[in-house]
Amino acid sequence: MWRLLVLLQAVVLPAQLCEVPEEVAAQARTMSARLLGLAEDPAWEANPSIYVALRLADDHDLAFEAQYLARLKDAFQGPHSTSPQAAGQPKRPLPQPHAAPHGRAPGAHGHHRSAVAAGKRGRPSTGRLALQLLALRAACQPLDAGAEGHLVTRLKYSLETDWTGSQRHGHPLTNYYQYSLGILALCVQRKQVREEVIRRLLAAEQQDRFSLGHGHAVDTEAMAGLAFACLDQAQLARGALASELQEAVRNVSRKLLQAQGHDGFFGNVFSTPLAMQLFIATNTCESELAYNRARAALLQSLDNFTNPMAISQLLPALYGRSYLDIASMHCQGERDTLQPIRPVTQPPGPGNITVRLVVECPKRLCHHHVPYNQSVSVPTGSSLLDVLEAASKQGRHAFTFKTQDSLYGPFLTTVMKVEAKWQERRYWQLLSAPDTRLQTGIADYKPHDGETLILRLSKW
Ligand code: B12
Ligand SMILES: *[C@@H]1O[C@H](CO)[C@@H](O)[C@H](O)[C@H]1NC(C)=O
Ligand SMILES: *[C@@H]1O[C@H](CO)[C@@H](O)[C@H](O)[C@H]1NC(C)=O
Ligand SMILES: *[C@@H]1O[C@H](CO)[C@@H](O)[C@H](O)[C@H]1NC(C)=O
Ligand SMILES: *[C@@H]1O[C@H](CO)[C@@H](O)[C@H](O)[C@H]1NC(C)=O
Repeated sequence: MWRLLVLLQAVVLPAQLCEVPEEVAAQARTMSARLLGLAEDPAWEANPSIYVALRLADDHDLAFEAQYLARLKDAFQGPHSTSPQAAGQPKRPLPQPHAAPHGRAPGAHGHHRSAVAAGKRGRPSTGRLALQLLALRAACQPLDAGAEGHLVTRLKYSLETDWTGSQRHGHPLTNYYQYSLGILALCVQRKQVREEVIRRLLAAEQQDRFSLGHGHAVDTEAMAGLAFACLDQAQLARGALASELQEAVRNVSRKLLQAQGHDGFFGNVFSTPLAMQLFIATNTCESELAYNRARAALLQSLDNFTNPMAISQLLPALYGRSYLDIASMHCQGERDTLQPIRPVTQPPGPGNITVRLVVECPKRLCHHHVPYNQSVSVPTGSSLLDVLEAASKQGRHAFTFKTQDSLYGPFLTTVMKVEAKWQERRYWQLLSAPDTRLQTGIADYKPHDGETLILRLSKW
């Protein structure tokens, strides 16, 4: 029986060149089960990155996956998801902020819930379109007919409008991570990508332009590397371009290796799985001690992966797969054995913690350099979002804020009525005093008693 399953497995996905030891495979199964448990919550909007991760796993709940796929498609066929071309003039590829003031009751996972799919509320971004295309390929869905086929056109168009931002601002309107994801998705679908579209990303790689404030370069470097590797392996480029792509893949690998810290991570714990994917995609993990060190560090840190989007980026690497493997999926003979592990929601408390909340803003943009500085009391186990909500209800010194939903959860957009405008490359950076950048967002970060949290309007 087992031998049969193993044989079937070989039919489903190409031979895994980066071997996965049994103890790692067991951990991968557990994380799959956790992701399934999170995805099952119907209050969460369907997320194509989660679907892709479930599909790239060895163990499945096929009925659930089918249902989830239907939800994904549905989200992209909302009233606003018409083609930008059909709509006449170019539109900004990023969805408009649809922020709402926070007044919802705090709950364990209640904050990730509202409409995440851009297809419903605004125009899908390059990144969303790309993830949707990857998801459809991972479902072995043909694209040629109808609305789905249209997605390719929309993504190609989105890559162009994204780029018009770069002529003015020196970077795509979204970011190089999404631009890379867009090229990768077209490549995985085996669609031609214009040479110039590729050359823009190559030039950015050559000029080291992926840094986005601290701690975001590795994710982007890895995603660009995956796009280059895919184009190279699919032989979608010829001649000089092909050899430049090969060189770019080598350069990316080198930079990722250089980004490995003493803790073993490539960048931080959350960028490490994406970096590992590049070594998997280029089949260079066996020879890399660095890869094994990173994986060992990751296995020690699985508890940090509670955010479903983060888990979705982790899983392929744990299974020894990369997004490039989506291109050769057959969707047959899959093991329909996955059982969900549902998240345990800890009740708040007992007892309270007190934290200090400080807002910092350049004088030019705000009346005061420090428009807010108060201590806030919340039940033990609260998130930073709970702190912000408590502060907004706390008497005299009214704190105000707004968030925008993203695939990673609520993104803080506005604090004390000051909106961080992405056109100006500003964002509300989260720090723990004196100067430690938080590595998770407001809904996931759990402050400790006595901690000072800083919301600082910054440039990226
Ligand atoms: C680009 C980027 C940014 C840009 C976003 C603006 C832009 N130029 O597009 C900037 C620099 C502003 C940014 C900020 C932050 N980021 Co960031 N970001 C990314 C990156 C590289 C790509 C995101 C993307 O485009 N995804 C593709 C599209 C399809 O998905 P999307 O959901 O539509 O994308 C939007 C959201 O992801 C949102 N976003 C970006 N970062 C974060 C972080 C959190 C926690 C949330 C809720 C949303 C969010 O901005 C995207 C564009 O609108 C990812 C890397 C990764 N591995 O995913 C890190 C990443 C998501 N960011 C991360 C973090 C920690 C942050 C900050 C919390 C850092 C800080 N200490 O302040 C802040 C967010 C603070 C806030 N105001 O809520 C972590 C999240 C880890 C985790 N488990 O939660 C990641 C994974 C990087 C990493 N390896 O640590 N980020
Ligand atoms: C690769 O790196 C070398 C050395 O830094 C550089 O000269 C070259 O332009 C890079 N090539 C690409 C395609 O990034
Ligand atoms: C990972 O989790 C540990 C234990 O909960 C925590 O101390 C650490 O700060 C977390 N790291 C990140 C990057 O979130
Ligand atoms: C915690 O704070 C709440 C509200 O601020 C208060 O009503 C409650 O008595 C506090 N509990 C403890 C144990 O201090
Ligand atoms: C915030 O207030 C505390 C207590 O009043 C003070 O010690 C601290 O320096 C203030 N922080 C800033 C950034 O102004």
